[in-house]
Amino acid sequence: MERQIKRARDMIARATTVAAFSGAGISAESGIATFRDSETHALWKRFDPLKLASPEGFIEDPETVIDWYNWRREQLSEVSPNGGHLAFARYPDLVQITQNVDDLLERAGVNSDHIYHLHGTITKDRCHSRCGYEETVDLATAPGLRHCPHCNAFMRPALVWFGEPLPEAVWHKAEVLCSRINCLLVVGTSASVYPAAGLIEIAKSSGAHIIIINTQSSGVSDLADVEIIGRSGELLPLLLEGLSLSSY
Ligand code: BV8
Ligand code: ZN
Repeated sequence: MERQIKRARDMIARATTVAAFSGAGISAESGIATFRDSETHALWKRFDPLKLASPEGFIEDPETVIDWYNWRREQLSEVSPNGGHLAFARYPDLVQITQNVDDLLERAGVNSDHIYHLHGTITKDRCHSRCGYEETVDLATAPGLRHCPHCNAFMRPALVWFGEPLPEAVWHKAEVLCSRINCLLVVGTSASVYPAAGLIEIAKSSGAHIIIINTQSSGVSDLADVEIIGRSGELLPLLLEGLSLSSY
């Protein structure tokens, strides 16, 4: 492990522009269930994802979907950022491209202008008919199923469900950044959801070094210049200590 960390640190030190790409694994040590981990707490094990995280599932059973998200919101309200989020927060010029919908990077102190939430955020509700109305919810006491005060359509979490397009502006910024940087830190993702996972290939084919941190190998392990198997909450502080990292 030490040899891998040293190789990765040398790669980061030589890089001029660095960005981070994260998935559910970076929040696992905070106690937030991941999506596909082998452990029993993986979210999908207990729920049918296509039923709950899709527009079809919402229309079929809006109450259950809202209750599931409010359960996740309550879980999020009771946890804190871990060593991985806090290590990243020490680099104000490092852009965080994340698939995660939680606000743990923000709570760790990362500037929200530098967090690209590709799949939206669980901290807000929006109108399902996209009339433009949205509002921030209190994670501990989020309201149940309700109607949009502007157009009376249902309100739902402001995140991207399966089969829904990613926010165009955020996606474009992430694509441009990944084609420009010369080092991408890929942290805690199975890289199984597209188009997000495609950003790793974009960075690779643009000549960036790919450094992967994960507790197990994944579908993109073959793209790694260095892959470090371990927990991001422990590894990121070791990996980044004393280095200067910027996305610009
Ligand atoms: C789109 C928000 C097109 C919701 C999420 C059929 C119809 C339509 C689309 C498709 C289709 N078939 C395939 C697709 C594409 C689909 C897709 O990719 N499906 C997959 C399942 C194959 N994609 C979409 O639908 C996307 N939209 O394609 O739209 C379009 C275009 C124009 C117009 C209309 C439509 C939208 C995808 C977004 C879905 N929403 N989240 C919610 O949160 O409920 S995705 C969800 O998965 C999360 O965001 C999550 O982040 C993401 C990816 O998972 P990971 O983050 O990687 O998490 P996972 O558990 O998988 O892995 C955790 C990793 O961490 C593991 O590797 C583990 O080893 C590691 N780990 C664990 N602990 C630690 C650790 N590592 C380090 N340290 C630790 N301590
Ligand atoms: Zn509306």
